[in-house]
Amino acid sequence: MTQAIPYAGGRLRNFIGGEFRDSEHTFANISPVDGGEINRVCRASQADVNEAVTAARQALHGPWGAMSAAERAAILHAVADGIEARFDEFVAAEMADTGKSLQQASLIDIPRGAANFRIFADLQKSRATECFHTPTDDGAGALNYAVDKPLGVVAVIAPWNLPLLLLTWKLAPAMAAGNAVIAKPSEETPATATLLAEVMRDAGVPAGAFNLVHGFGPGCTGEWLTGHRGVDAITFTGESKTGAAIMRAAADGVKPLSFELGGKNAALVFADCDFDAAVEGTARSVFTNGGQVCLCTERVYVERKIFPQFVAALKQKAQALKIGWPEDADTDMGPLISHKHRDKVLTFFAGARAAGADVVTGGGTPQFGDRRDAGAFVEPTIFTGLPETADIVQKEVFGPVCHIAPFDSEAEAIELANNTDYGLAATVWTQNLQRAHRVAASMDVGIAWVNSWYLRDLRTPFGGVKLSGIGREGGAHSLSFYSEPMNICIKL
Ligand code: NAD
Ligand code: 6OD
Repeated sequence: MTQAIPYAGGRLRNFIGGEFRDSEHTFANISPVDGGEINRVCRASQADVNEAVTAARQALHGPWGAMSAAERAAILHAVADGIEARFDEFVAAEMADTGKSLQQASLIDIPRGAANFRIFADLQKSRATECFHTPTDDGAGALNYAVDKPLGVVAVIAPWNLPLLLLTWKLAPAMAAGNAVIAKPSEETPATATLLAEVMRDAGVPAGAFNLVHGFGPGCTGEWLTGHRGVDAITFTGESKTGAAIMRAAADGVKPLSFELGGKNAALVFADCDFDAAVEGTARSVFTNGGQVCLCTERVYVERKIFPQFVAALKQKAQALKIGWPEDADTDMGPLISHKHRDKVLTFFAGARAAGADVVTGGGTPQFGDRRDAGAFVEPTIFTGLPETADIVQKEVFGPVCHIAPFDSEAEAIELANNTDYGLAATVWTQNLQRAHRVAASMDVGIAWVNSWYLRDLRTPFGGVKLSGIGREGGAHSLSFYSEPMNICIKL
């Protein structure tokens, strides 16, 4: 890949009211590959956040607010086209910020960033509304019909693991439904959001309809935004405990909240599975993006009669993964997002060892003998032998790791899988059709995959139960969150 890293050595600015703005304070955007500074990020001040809210409000009363769904859709298609026209820049920026592999950035992150705009633009254009004919005593009746209105100014707060994909997963439906948005990307991954602001401007998005503010969460940009009285709704993806903090900040304003939070996802592998497919699929679900996908499997339960073979086969897969430079076409896994996150993951590994885990493979940090040794890499890791109460079996690690435990019956497998405070996703590996339906339906999660993982149809409900979130995104579910139905009753 020969594409230069966008903004290398430069500054990433906020985008407010249709203009890029510098700011007094900046912070370093650090490469997780070698610990070097990629560029500096303008940290939005509280005044910048206030201005972004004002600009968004004005956009609702300007050309953006006056547009039809079809006109907005045409602009959002132009945004998708704009991302694709600058595809290599987006890929390079995402790889630089996250260290994720070229394969992952170019096959998943950036194409999905563009696809999100197309699908929600089109769905909004063909959206139906409710209508009821109501009988009345005089026999003439009444007609009730709903009109969907945008919520207003929507704050969009995104995490670092799939930066463009998850930001646009919210921006696209919010904008398709006619809202004005203020995007706050993670402080770890500011670059693709900044490129997106350029694309929005060039695609003709009216001033103020899309705003971008950079910065941290607590006591900074994120908190100023979520506590702002001028923000009408908040949509957030990130850690469960951050969700709780945002809920508190939003409480006084009684704002609609959409939360996609953490997970501690289980895979159930039955002896009647297609063994090779289950091993391959589980390797993908554990190690994709270094385990930094909210849907990744961290707990694997395997029917006892195939337990030793399965552990051996998954170990082989883990050891065959190539950890390396993001830009190498054959790299499977890059570093974790940051040294801070690596410390957290390594603390979990140490805790697992102290609790008596068997280390099947990994557990440490790879050595390269070059500048990557200053990066945030960890080895793909598999543990066995821990009780269900162990920290690493209960808490979300968000790294390339799983614990594998045996089970003896379907009922036990279901109980183990559901024995968690989280409820995002589960994966079931079996060739028995009845069991597939039965077990998938009994998972206490928002999304269950059978004989697959992360197979996405963007129209389907996406979200979690328990600590994993509130509400559903995807297709009509997203559009429904981002709009307020108003009923009009006409006496005939
Ligand atoms: P995080 O909660 O630390 O940060 C997410 C975003 O929230 C960032 O932009 C951050 O600056 C902001 N933020 C932090 N504290 C805030 C506060 N008090 N007020 C307002 N904003 C605040 O999460 P992360 O570390 O970036 O992402 C990893 C987590 O996200 C994992 O727990 C993962 O499971 C979860 N996640 C969930 C999904 C899902 O769809 N369910 C998807 C991706 C990631
Ligand atoms: O694919 C998606 O739409 C989605 N929301 C993925 C979330 C992944 C979590 O890290």
